[in-house]
Amino acid sequence: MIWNENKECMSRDEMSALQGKRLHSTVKYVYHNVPFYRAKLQALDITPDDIRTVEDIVKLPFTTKQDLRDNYPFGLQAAPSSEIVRIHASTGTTGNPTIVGYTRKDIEIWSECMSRCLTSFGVTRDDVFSVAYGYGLFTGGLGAHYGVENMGAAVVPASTGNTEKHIRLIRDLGITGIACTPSYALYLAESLEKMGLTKNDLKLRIGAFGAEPWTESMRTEIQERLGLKGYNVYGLSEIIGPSVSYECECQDGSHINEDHFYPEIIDPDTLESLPDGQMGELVFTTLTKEGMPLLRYRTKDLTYLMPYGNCACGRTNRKMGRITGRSDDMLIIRGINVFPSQVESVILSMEEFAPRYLLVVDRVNNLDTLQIQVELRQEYFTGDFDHLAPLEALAKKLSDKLKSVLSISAKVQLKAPNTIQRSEGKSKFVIDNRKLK
Ligand code: DLL
Repeated sequence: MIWNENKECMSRDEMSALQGKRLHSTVKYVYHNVPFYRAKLQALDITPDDIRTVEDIVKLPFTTKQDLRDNYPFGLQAAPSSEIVRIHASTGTTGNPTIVGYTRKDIEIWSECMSRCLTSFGVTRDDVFSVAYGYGLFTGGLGAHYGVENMGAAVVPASTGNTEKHIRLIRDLGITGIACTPSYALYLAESLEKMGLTKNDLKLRIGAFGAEPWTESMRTEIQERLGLKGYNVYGLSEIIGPSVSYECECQDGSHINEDHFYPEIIDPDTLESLPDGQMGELVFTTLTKEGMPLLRYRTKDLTYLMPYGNCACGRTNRKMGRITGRSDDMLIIRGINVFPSQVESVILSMEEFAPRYLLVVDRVNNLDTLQIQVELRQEYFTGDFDHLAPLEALAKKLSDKLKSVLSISAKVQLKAPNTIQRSEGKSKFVIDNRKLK
């Protein structure tokens, strides 16, 4: 089934014409409503009339997360605040989070995109769908929720946590679909087995997994252990949230909702556009957004665009490959985005610690784990790790602070001064042992 054949199966010429028209309107809209963009366009001597077709997009300036941070909180908002009906926020590298305001129309488009995605996964009005992404400032929970409701399936807003209770609900309500991070899906599988249940006790048949990189081997394992078919959904809050792109039954790349989000791939160093099939940084321009439209937003996600072609599912929308990594140092731990610099600023807000630390990320029993090794300052080190009691309290204080400031769970290991290995070149602050095959 296809949710919106008019928009998911257009001919290339029709799609390009629509994109060109929408791009022109977007540029005109930001030129008149966002001083940041007007200044950028004027500096390049561009007026909205210079942008008529999608090919003109290369004339436009890029937008980065730094721009969003510099214009915190509402500097890039184009719609008047009276038109904003929802605000989400996501992690920034330091201090300021990224704020995204949505108008009512933005929320409708987002729900439409999410409905296209769920329909593509095979969800119908007869399904009962559990949304186990976090509800809150993160776009996963509410984004998926509105999509399920919009398409007429029943939504169970389970959110995260309370895993045993959630499993009982999945069993007792005959829940048939679940949206969550792939690592949480594996954790669910494990908890199911610990409860003495098997996939045959459940009716799950479809999983909508995303918000973090995952692999084919994880897909196989989740499918095997939960008895469902797992599909990839991609998105980011700056652009809309989940459902910027989604897999279809062919599971060979993800269709982009390109009537709303125009994709490009660039070389992250030279900023040159790259041809189809070549790996580079994914860039999106929003074509219909009112709250916070963005021109050529650099996602930092590394992937490639597939050549145009008709997919066996019937959709003609452009496909992108899986995200294979990022061109910055952002880590995604159990779906939560975190930059090492944020961890550093929490560490350094406590006078007992030196600016020497190592983040060790791993995947244990299918769940991401974070261990933070951090050096004590000389004056706080008694030279005696045998009397550990006050140090245990100190480690707990740091892990509590990380939880409250960054929402991450970390195991803190205190180190004596000068014991974390120094490197000759650029210091290594992160060891990521998760193997992405
Ligand atoms: O993660 C939105 C989302 C929620 C997508 C639920 C899918 C499902 P942010 O918190 O802003 O938004 O994080 C966006 O997460 O730039 C990617 O690096 C990563 N990411 C999202 N989906 C995928 C995916 C949401 N399917 C950042 N595969 C993005 C790999 C993903 N990485």
